[in-house]
Amino acid sequence: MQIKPTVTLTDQQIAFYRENGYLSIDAITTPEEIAKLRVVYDQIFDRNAGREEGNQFDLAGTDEEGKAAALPQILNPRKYAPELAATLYEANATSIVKQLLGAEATFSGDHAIFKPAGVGAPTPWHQDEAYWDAGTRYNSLSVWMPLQEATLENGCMTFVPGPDDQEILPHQSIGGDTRIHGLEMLNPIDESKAIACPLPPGGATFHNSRTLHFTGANKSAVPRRAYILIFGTPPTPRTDGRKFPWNDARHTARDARAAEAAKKSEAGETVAAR
Ligand SMILES: O=C(O)CCC(=O)C(=O)O
Repeated sequence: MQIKPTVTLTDQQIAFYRENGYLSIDAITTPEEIAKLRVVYDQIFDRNAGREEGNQFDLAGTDEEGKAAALPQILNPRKYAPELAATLYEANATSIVKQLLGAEATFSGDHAIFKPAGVGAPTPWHQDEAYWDAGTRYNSLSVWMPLQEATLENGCMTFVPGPDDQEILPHQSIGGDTRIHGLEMLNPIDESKAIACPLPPGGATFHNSRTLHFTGANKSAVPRRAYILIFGTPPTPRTDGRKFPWNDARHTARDARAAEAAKKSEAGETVAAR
């Protein structure tokens, strides 16, 4: 059954997003849905879902086996917990994104970032597009929803307002360590313009793939959970020779696990085909 959206942005909210590259709203789903999603979310982190195929890893660390992750992330979490899909959250996110990006915008992926209580590392200043393919033109945004209150103390989203056509600035792996998947801006940014967006559970922020953003360390006594949906209009090739050397420089444990898993699945397929 199709879930009907319950939230519509005002013209002022749309204008705010266009001008600033981000937007914050107090409710995108219900407390009941948040309670259900939290159970499923915690289960996939507890059982290390996706680790073997490189989809669960430490975003802010070197990600060795047996080492506690400072900033665990799962890519494509709905693959491991189908209950994360077909929610009121997604129905509202989809209809709001169409207001912001146009009717042709569709869902393009999800991820989950968990900041463990007391030790969860910051997610350094970055632009999402810096992680993606340099040769592609995107018109994309992320919807970020916390599954508990998001505060300055536990790592709420913080943005530097900016237009959605700004350039991607130089990035590097965190601390210049190319074993780390997470990226950070190479040069310091002017943090005096930064706006923090604390949210109640089930609130949401929307940010363009070029908007600068950051979340602080989790200094609180409870985990900080964020479930993020990415949307975009169909990407097109770029012809301006843009390069993201920081992505070519990376060699992570996560990539090694993904390559190993792909090899195993290829071998399995070959055996099955005989
Ligand atoms: O949840 C976080 O710590 C960071 C989220 C983020 O960078 C994003 O959604 O693009």
